[in-house]
Amino acid sequence: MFEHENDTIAAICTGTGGAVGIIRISGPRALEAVRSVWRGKRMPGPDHARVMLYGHIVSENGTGQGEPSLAVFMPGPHSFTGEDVAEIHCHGGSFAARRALRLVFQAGARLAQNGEFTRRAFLNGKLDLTQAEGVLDLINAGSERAGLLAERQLNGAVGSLVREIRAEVVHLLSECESRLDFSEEDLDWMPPDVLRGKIGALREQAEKLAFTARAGALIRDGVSLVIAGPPNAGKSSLLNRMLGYDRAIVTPIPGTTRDTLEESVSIGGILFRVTDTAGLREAGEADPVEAMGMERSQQSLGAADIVLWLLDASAPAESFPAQFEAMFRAKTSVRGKFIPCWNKMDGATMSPDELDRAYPDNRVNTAAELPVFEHISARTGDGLDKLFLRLEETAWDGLPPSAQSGDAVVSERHAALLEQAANHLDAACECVQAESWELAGSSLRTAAELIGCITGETATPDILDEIFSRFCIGK
Ligand SMILES: Nc1nc2c(ncn2[C@@H]2O[C@H](COP(=O)(O)OP(=O)(O)OP(=O)(O)O)[C@@H](O)[C@H]2O)c(=O)[nH]1
Ligand SMILES: [Mg+2]
Repeated sequence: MFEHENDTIAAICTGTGGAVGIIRISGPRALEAVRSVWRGKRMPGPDHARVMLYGHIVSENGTGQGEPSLAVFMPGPHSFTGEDVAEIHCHGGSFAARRALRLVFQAGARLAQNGEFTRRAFLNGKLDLTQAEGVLDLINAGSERAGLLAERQLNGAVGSLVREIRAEVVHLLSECESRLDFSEEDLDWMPPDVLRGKIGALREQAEKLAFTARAGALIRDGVSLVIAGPPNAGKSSLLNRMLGYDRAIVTPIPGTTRDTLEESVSIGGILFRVTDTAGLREAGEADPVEAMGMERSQQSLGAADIVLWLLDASAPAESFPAQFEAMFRAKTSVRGKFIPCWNKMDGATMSPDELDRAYPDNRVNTAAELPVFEHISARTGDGLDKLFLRLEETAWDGLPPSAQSGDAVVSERHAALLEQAANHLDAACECVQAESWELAGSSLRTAAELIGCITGETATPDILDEIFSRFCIGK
């Protein structure tokens, strides 16, 4: 697909509907292309490099009196792609930009593939693969925090850490290899246990960095939170309270919510995709439509990162055993975290402690196994601040503060490579212990190659294809 890395490519790099349409051209014929379709008093070229010039796109008869526009020429290697780059800025609206692009094609450029400008920037050493991925993350960032994370990656935070680890692996590799090459000579070698210690430390560093991928996924994609419980527990009321407006219908009639309903809300900078579900009760008690809704609730329970299970604290105490039973039944389908929560505390006849003590003791062996209940009132808003903190903590789930701040947070792709590299570093440690220098060297070399795939130093064309195909045309 990318056989001609040295030809000239062009594309409209602005979205539709904007005020300005930008055509970007990159490659050895960029200057020629812009000059053949555009006229101004001053023409783009080395004399006016990086200066926005005013002029016109050529009209049908080849004169300069077509549409007014700006043009700029950025000679390589000091451009985004590292090649000669030219841009024409014309009026927005797809017609004007497309007409100008057609003219550029006539002048010898071809349409760029998805992400091809960024791919060329990578191939010309303008950015590493983690930074290129940072560009994509920045485009896709759905929250301020996700944008910040992408920016850090774009600025090279991940790349430089990974390069440091790789450089050390390569250094230790040369230690092992020198033992093969100069076995008879008296070289100043690192003692094997020091070497092992160093490889072990690198392995730990790789694993730690891989671990940050979970924070990355959390910051980038958010978490799914499902509010579930028996009918009438106040699930829809809680969703409305979290959103700050009446999104879901609330009535005193059990079985009001028939279908699952999803909305997003930010808590502590984390995006929670909150699903309100149809209340769960015995199938026999529900009409056919409600039963279908309950089926969906069940599916949501299985897919949720966090399930918030509401119990009705205002109901008579005689209902509690049945409420707990329903909770236990539902919990078997939950694969994520589970937070039990007493709602309607404003109407409760018992204190929070008394409510918690109602939990059947045959379900636990020790006090430590007792679930930690939250106590809220969706009606008054009491207890919500505490609940939100709990949700935030549950979402982060033990991730180190450094990962939470997003200093250097890797992606799933990086984490998979780091974990594989860690395994090879483990193997290298064992080989060093056995003084099998050849095998140790081979494991270290594989580890270095895997780590190099992260920044792109050792990435193959199909890895690049996979990454850059996720970009849009014009990027
Ligand atoms: N006193 C009190 N009533 C509440 C509270 N939360 C909800 N309610 C009331 O309980 C009733 C049911 O509320 P909903 O939010 O519709 O309950 P739900 O769990 O969504 O019910 P289904 O959709 O039928 O499963 C309504 O009359 C609410 O006003 C609360 O914190 N305190
Ligand atoms: Mg409801």
